Amino acid sequence: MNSRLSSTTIAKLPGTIAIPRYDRTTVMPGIVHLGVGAFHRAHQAAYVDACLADDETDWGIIGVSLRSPDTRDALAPQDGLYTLAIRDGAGEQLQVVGSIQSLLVAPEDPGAVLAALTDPRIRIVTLTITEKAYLRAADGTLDGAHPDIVHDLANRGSPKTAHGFLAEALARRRAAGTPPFTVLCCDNLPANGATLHRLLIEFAKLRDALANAGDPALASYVADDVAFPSSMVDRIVPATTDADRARIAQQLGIEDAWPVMTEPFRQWVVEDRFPAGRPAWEKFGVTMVEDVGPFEDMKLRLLNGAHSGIAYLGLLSGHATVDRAFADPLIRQFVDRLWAEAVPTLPQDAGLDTSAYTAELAARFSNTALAHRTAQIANDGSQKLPQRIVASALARLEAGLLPEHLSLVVAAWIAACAARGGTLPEGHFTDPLDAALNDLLGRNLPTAEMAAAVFDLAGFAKGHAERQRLVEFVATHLACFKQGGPALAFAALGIGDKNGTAE
Ligand code: CS2
Repeated sequence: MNSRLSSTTIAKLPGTIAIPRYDRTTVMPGIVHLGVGAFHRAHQAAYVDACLADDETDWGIIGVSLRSPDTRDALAPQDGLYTLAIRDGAGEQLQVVGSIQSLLVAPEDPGAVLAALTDPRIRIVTLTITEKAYLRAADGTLDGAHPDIVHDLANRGSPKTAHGFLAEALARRRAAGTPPFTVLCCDNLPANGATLHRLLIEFAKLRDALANAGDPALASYVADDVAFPSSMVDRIVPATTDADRARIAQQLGIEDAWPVMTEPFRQWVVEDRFPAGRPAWEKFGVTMVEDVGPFEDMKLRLLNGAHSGIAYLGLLSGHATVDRAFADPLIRQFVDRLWAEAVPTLPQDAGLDTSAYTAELAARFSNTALAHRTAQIANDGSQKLPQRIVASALARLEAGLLPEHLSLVVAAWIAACAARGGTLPEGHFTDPLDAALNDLLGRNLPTAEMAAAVFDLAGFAKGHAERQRLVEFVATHLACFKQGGPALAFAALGIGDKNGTAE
């Protein structure tokens, strides 16, 4: 088989496969997306595809990779087309998505990315660049000392970071009299739009401080004139494997270099602040709201918090995928208790139905067709745990409640990091703090000191009145992990006991 998915070959696909039912040649670009990975292609790009098919033809997507050329290399020969495989126990449904019109690789040609961002037809910039790419220091402010930030402040026309691209593009649009685009953050951060807004204002202030005489100040413009709605995005997207590629090629009858695997469930809740306009997303299942905060907290603390717990406990218990870990009765019981611990930390007056939500999560985590790898979720724990686990643990302590299960996830993260190169393969998952973390973990400190040092390194609970108490909980669990692995850590909570199973 040597023929490849493209605008020409798409006509030959079997009739069971859904394909774009609109004329892609008449679509105009309206969105630039930074971070065109698998998640974007299973989520925002699929929603936009539905809008394009409904005659909203001026919202095509220009996909930008900030680092690697891999996505462009796979999709450019396919005219941006790719297959979305929606999988569950009932089978697999295939859909070819056509909303990505072109792909750019920032390090190869930053000027082309700036040209796209300053095109007046672009009215929205969406982002999925992962937590670590926001370049926050341990206290949450912009890490002004990060080499890429330093680079971007000195090289405005050839930035590397999202901050550098957004700031330069907004400055150029302003100078040209082009209205600003709306910036729509789609990463798993708390108050993600407001967070990015704050970081970009900080970046613009640093830029302004270095500006030449006569340059108009950018920071106040970014603060006052650019909208950064927050959004909650949700769809589970495991990394594509070679077996997936082979199976999809078999079904298509032609090759797709990078199909995307996902689940039937999808959710997008978006704050409705788009001064430059937006697609009619609400027609296709997107919930447009005034305040996304409660939805975001529920998703981060219940879905992502449990995911991280399942990932680290799964890895320590020998489970390679989420469904297998979740089928382990000890882990399952732990997750139920974790949810029970996190639920009271959520806004009580926002009408959230947490029971229905966790029941649905349990079904999603049990999806055996996804084979979502625990090692994939385990990546970047230092960037993920603050909003998924630490925030709810601190909220409980403040309210006079114990965070026994939440704190165990932090200990499991530390134990899993320490197990790399031992019971887990070297580099089995990675973290931006790995160099310092591995050095620390190799020092064989007493558990209390170790837990405190990891908190310092990762900035967990920095400056919080309950920090020390949380460190103590984590240290207690860590001692169990060291002595007897997850079995002992669970047993200490009564999980797995005859008495413990009653809850
Ligand atoms: C996961 C998320 O990898 C991870 O850390 O928890 O990517 C998760 O699958 C998505 O947020 C689901 O919407």
